[in-house]
Amino acid sequence: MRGFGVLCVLALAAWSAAQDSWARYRVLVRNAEEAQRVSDCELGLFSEQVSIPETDLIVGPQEQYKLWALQLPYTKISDLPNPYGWNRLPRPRTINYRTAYYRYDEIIGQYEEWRAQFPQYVTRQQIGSSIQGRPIWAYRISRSPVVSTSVRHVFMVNCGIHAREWISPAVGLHVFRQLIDSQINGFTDFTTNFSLRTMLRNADYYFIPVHNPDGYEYTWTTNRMWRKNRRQNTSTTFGVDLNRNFGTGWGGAGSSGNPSSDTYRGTAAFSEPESRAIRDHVNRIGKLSAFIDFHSYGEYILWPWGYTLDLAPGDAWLRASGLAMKTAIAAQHGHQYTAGPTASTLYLASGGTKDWYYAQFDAASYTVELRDTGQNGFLLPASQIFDTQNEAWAGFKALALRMHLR
Ligand code: 0X9
Ligand code: ZN
Repeated sequence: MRGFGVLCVLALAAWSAAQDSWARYRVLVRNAEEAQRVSDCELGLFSEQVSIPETDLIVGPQEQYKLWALQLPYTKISDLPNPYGWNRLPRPRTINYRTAYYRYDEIIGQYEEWRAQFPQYVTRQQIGSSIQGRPIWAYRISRSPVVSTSVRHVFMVNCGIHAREWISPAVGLHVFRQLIDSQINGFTDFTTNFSLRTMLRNADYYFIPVHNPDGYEYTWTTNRMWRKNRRQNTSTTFGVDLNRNFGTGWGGAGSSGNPSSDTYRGTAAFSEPESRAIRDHVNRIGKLSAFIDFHSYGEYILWPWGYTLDLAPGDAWLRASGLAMKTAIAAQHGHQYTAGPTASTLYLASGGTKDWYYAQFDAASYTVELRDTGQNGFLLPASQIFDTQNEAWAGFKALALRMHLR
């Protein structure tokens, strides 16, 4: 009798251990109706987006029933680390932005160091505040700290719109620093014979170090796999997907009206202070020549449109520049990023940033999905920061040069 009791306890322990793990599941999605069902469900997305014929979901120990409720065939791909309390491990004492991921304050601290060091090139302004009251900063590099209204080009780089895509703010730091160095050293880009100083001669560059600071910090303190901002939608649901909250095609395909969804679009276009901050910032400047929104993952270079499968009117130039970026990136470490218009290359996604800047300012707008292609997904190991930063700088430079030659 006693032996049986022990066995029971052991079996129970094994059973609850199995239920205790987080896992990545692949769900078969056969048509648009099934895709919408998956979009509206409350499971986290491991894939970048719901897509046919299959989509990977993050299923927690208490969430098996949500997977069953979908009534779609699925298989388990792998276990995942528990995204809650994942961050208990101590960090090494000496870290730097090329080898480690930074907290929000550390990121801004690093930009601040450079602003103090290079006041002749670097200025900053607060362009808004997040839902929880964190400042949203824009750092500007220009050839002079005096705002020049006559500057020909404005280039904006947006980082960290999606909280869990940590490599995005990390590449922002590197590209920013490289731009400063280009100005100081006047390097020549030997493939084009283009002096990098000319990159700053007729242009101002604005960097948003972290567009979604609340979400970003939440991925450090609480849930590593959080994507959206931290808006409280209902008594139990949080977060608007800021990259579904912009005005061009808002409410359309590839977004959800369910506040629990990872692609929840919000109650209206620009309902979120974070979206309004970068919208109003560019509206105040009054023009924009180029825009890159750094995301992960998938290794893609994407241009408008995201909200419709129609080709954008300027597709030829966007394509030529996108391919120039691809070639420059591949020359770094051999990674062939996939280039194409968003909707036909990746998926339909409406209310995104780059569609808005393209529609409003005719900016050469790109979403760059950084490493990797799914092995680690959003959990890109810090050991890959260095090479990914090189790729981002190469891609950025290729677009900046094209912008000047346009
Ligand atoms: O779904 C997204 O927002 C982006 N992929 S991610 O996995 N990083 O979330 C792609 C965005 C496509 N671009 C726009 N529609 N603007
Ligand atoms: Zn993203």
